[in-house]
Amino acid sequence: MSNILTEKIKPEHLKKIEDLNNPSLNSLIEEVLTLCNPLKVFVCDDSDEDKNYIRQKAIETGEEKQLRLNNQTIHFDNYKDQARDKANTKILIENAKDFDPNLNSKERDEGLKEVKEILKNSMEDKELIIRFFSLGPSNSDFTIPAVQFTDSFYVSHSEGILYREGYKAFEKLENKERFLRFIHSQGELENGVSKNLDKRRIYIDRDHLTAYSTNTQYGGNTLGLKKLAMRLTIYLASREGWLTEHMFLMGVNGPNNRKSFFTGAFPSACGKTSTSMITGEKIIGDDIAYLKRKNGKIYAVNVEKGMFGIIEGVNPDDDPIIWKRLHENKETIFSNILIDNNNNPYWTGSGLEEPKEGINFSGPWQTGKKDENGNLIPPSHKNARFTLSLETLENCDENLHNPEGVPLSGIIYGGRDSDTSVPVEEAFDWKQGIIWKGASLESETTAATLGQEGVRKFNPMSNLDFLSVPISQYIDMNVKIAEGVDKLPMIFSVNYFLRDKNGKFLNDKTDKNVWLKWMELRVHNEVEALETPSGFIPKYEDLHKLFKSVLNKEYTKENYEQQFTIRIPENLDKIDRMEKIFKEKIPNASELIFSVLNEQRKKFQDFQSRLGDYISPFKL
Ligand code: SPV
Ligand code: MN
Repeated sequence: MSNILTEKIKPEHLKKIEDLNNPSLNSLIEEVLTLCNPLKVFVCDDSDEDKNYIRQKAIETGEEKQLRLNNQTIHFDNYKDQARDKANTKILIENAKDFDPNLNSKERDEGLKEVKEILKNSMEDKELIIRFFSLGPSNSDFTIPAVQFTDSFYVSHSEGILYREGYKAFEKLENKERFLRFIHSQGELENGVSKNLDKRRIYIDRDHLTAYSTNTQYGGNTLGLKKLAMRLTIYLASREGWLTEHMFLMGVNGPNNRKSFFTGAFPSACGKTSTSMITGEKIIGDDIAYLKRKNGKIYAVNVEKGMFGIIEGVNPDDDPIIWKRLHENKETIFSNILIDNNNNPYWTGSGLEEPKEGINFSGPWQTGKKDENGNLIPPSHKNARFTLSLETLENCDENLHNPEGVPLSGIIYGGRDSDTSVPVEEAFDWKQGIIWKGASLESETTAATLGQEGVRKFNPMSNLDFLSVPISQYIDMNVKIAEGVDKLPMIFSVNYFLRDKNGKFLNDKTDKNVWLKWMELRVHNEVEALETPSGFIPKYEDLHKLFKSVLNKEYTKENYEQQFTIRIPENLDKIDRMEKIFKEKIPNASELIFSVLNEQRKKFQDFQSRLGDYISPFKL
């Protein structure tokens, strides 16, 4: 053990490191200690004592405050640090100038120099926590071990809820180099929040499986295991022939106690969590999945074991399970919501009466409080979130930790699309599904990232923000995973955000329960469908039955016609937009992309010449 380790780390903690007997880990620790120069070092070996220490310290340091229910806490981020910072998140890479210009990258040497300069002595007055995790179920061919260095007890506490323990995985590590490395410092604090936001950096040293994050506290920028790991494992997957996807994973109950597994890729804040939490179904994950070919099928696991979900609009009608859970005295971290004078949590759209005053992400708050630009400050931030463990949800599926993963029957792509695609449609086949429904996904922007909302953006597989390999390569990986698979999952698209000409939403929030049941029947070929230019849609009679049985609702022909009218001009416009993007913006886009788009154009034009611009599903 080098001097700095013995000097900085107390013997009882050092022993935990020594026991892992990993030279690569030791030199990393040495590097981090030299760079960040922490006051103290705490090594967590996943014992209850260590985990409790982290929980307690999060409160002692003021990073979290206890609420009325004593297992619940609240954490606030800086007012301007409550979403992912895309501009300052960069992939560090050699020859960055030759990298895909659509991805935010930076020359590796320069980036490392810059971020290390910022991290220098950043922990002088802080305690460093070293903690081990395992992404994916333990003891599985999906498992990826990771180590997190952070000076934030909130970050460490959150990760303890969201990720599987990994100290044991490190003990067993066969390839002692294949683990992910995360180094985070919140930087200088003012009133408990990161102060130097101009020095906020999230840098991903891709080829070295290492990510740096500093001068930020918001989970999406700091929880190494979440979106930072995702960027690293997309790269790892590209080398090893599997996939890391921005997908929920769930079991959908079919007739005769059958359960079929689906993943769904949606951009942030577009209904991913709420779909995975549909009443009557089973959740395995709500954000990130690994997909692998095995036994002639595609298997998936949840990378995580918890949920860092958006809280706005969680109310007893639309999200009954989460709502109930959030009112139980079980370990929960709320972030950036309002705490009333009785220490109860309140968030916008909870269905409860809004308190007149309290404390929120802007400090002391009362009704009518305005920000520096004169805008009203809502009680909770739009991207306010809750952190909880999936095991505490009554609908958690028994396969959450299944080391085999679950075989997929269907893959769903969904975006925020006000005018183009129908609420649910099945793809013709794998390639058309991947290209037209996945790679050509567009979505209107949301509060989950800093910047303007409501702008239509190209977002292949809802994964653009997290890509660490060129877009064209990533799309090819998705096409190729099908090779050698006997029973491929079916691909579907959904759209919960379709509007009529007056801007009115055409779907109720609960309609998606029905779309899921329809998809479940389709993957078993138990229901017929109508052919459109871009796939297959449900028949009215089947939806009528399903609306009755699932929601006890009378589904009218008028509803059906409005929702499932094929909008030819909008689809043709979309094809033009996509062709332009792939031709002009995406280096090395494959021939397959253009041939699928071309085929789509021909089909839409053929339907248009026979049936007009807006085609009622009753005419199909
Ligand atoms: C998302 O924004 O996609 C999230 C939350 O899941 S974050 O941790 O910010 O990535
Ligand atoms: Mn996400």
